[in-house]
Amino acid sequence: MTVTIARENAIAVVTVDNPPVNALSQALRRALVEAVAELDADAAVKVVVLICAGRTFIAGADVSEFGKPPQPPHLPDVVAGIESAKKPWVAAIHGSALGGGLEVALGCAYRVAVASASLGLPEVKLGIIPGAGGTVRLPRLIGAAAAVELVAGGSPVGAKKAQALGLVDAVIDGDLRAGAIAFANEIAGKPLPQPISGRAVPAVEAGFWEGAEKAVAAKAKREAAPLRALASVRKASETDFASAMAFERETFLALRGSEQAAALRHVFFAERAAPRPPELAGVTTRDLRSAAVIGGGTMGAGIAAALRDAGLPVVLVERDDAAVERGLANIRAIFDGSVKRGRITPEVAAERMAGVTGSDDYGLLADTDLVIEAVFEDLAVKRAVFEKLSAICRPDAVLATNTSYLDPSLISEGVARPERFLGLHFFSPAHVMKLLEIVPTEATAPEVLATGFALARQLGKIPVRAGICDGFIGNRILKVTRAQAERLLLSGATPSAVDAAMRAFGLPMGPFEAQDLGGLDIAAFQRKAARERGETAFAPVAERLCAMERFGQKTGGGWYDYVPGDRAPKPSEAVAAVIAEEAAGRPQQAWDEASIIDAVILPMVNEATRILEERVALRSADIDLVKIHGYGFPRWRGGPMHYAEARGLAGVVAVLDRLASEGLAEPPCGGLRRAAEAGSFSVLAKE
Ligand code: 3H9
Repeated sequence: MTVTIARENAIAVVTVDNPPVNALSQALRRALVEAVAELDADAAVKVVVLICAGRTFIAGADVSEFGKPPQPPHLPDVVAGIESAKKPWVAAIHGSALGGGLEVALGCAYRVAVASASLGLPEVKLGIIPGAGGTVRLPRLIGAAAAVELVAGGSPVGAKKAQALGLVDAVIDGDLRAGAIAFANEIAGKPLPQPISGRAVPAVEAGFWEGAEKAVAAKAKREAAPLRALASVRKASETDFASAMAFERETFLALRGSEQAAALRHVFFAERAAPRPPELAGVTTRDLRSAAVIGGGTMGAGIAAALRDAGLPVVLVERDDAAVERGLANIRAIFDGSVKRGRITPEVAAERMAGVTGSDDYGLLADTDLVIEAVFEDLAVKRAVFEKLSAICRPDAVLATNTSYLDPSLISEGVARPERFLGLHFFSPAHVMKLLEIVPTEATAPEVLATGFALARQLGKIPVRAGICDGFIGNRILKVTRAQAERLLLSGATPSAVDAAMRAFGLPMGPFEAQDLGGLDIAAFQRKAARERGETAFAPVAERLCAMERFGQKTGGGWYDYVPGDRAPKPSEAVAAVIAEEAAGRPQQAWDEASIIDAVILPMVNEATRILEERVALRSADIDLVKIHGYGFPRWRGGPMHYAEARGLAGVVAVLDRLASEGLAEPPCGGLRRAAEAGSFSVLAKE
């Protein structure tokens, strides 16, 4: 970490260089305090410019320090020191001024930024609120309404919007350092603006706080931080600066030690580690400048849209003209949807579409860097596709299958140069869902695997390496969850009680509602395939519902009844009757919310531990990412593995042992018992 001071006549330029993101470590905080003292004492200096080296302005407090006791100098004091410095400080912002970084900028007399910069207070996304005056100074600068949006929402704004809000004083064209020095020279000797801490918050309309509270609560659901952030902005608007600062700090420190903050921090670091697995460090990747997708159904179209969103030209290959037209229409519908939601302009949509070439001619793929197959889940059909690709594509082209449950090794049999083949399992809708399971075969070359991770980065997805087994990581756990949910039905729980409990836990939907939405036929098809492979598949009630053609919402009934035009699930007497028949002779019990949650979530953890033991997943945090980004597991719980560790693995084992003794779950696997003894899953990674 370095803080250097250069002089340009009467302007001092303080440059922070603390890679990778200039986070406010203790050393940096101390160096900033020292810089204030040094420049205050220098009579030749009239204005100070604070600028950062590297890719960004100060991106916030150092999150890795949050698990430890705070060390002085504390950031609120650093910011106060800059604000009360004898010389005005000008923050010169590029990249991101986030969290503590923006708080430092709010201590400065002025803020200037390049147009590409973004500014924000993302603390709520880490389960905390700003802790160095963000909630107190921001409403004093830009008003309470805009401050609430930034603080409780956590999303950053671009420099232009920040300027419109009054958060940025000037947007600099061209070189930031030169522009900031010019700005500093302009203000030198002029009367200074009043420090933000000395200003009053402009009055809000009657009923503003009540409305804001409702809106924030509805969005936050069970996350604690957003409402606490709102409360802090309100306090800042209704009391003096010092009392508001004390309130903010107290809330910040309380949340910093909370379970939700620990979980969100765990996810923060897991997400950042995922694209760069240590076992692939130093492996070179292949450049991907063009891509093709085989198959224009829902998955293929979504994958093509994701590739276009990342700027790659895409060829979509289908078997005949009519199928090509259908595929192109599917892709167009995705971009039209993005326009409707205001995510892109009609011009951008047209440009994305113009980058897609539809054809039934594999010959167009002779020079394509990456081909992703997304045809029907049938081994013979997929093999036929790869046979053609083997003959036509460049020998170094990467060939990928998007299978969700076939064995990629079997698909790759017959592929010429199988070292360039791998599985890329996208989740539907592929242009939206962040998760990408990357599935190498025995033959996949390390550089091809590394290229899969590089592709994920290019697409803005979260990559997780998965070994080959039925369902890879995510769908293998899902199978257990569904079987477990049915077990509960056979022992006295109802579909609505199970779904309600899972929603109470924080999932967007329960297992039965989710099946009704997606269709029961898909899982039935997969169970049939599993049985043909000699495996067992436990779904006695689901099988009966499929036999009754109750496939879910699309057939007007599944686990629930539906009335036309209404997606609200209604408990079904027909389903209750099937459950009663299947449950006959089995012991029944009353199920409350907590025991349903345990009986669904903990077997999920047990299966996930087997996945770790078998090295189908390499890290428990990877499993957390799969569940969060592919299956809606609440982020603030940190994923199933973090949840289990935070709750205590010994307790998890005890509950599973009890459930197993009652015939309600599989007993804990050996790995889970060993992890419980060690108190952490990390012991399994070392075995
Ligand atoms: C806060 O400020 C609280 C205050 O209000 C209160 C104080 C009292 N700390 O994301 P990347 C690491 S809360 C430590 O891939 P990009 C990251 O782990 C904080 N480390 O880069 C990774 O490490 P590695 C509020 C951090 O260019 C490397 O930097 N601020 C931090 O795609 C690169 O990260 C935030 O929440 C950090 N704060 O994106 C901002 N940030 O190389 C969080 C990053 O070892 N950060 N690292 O894997 C971001 O949003 C992005 O990192 C950023 C750059 C947009 C800045």
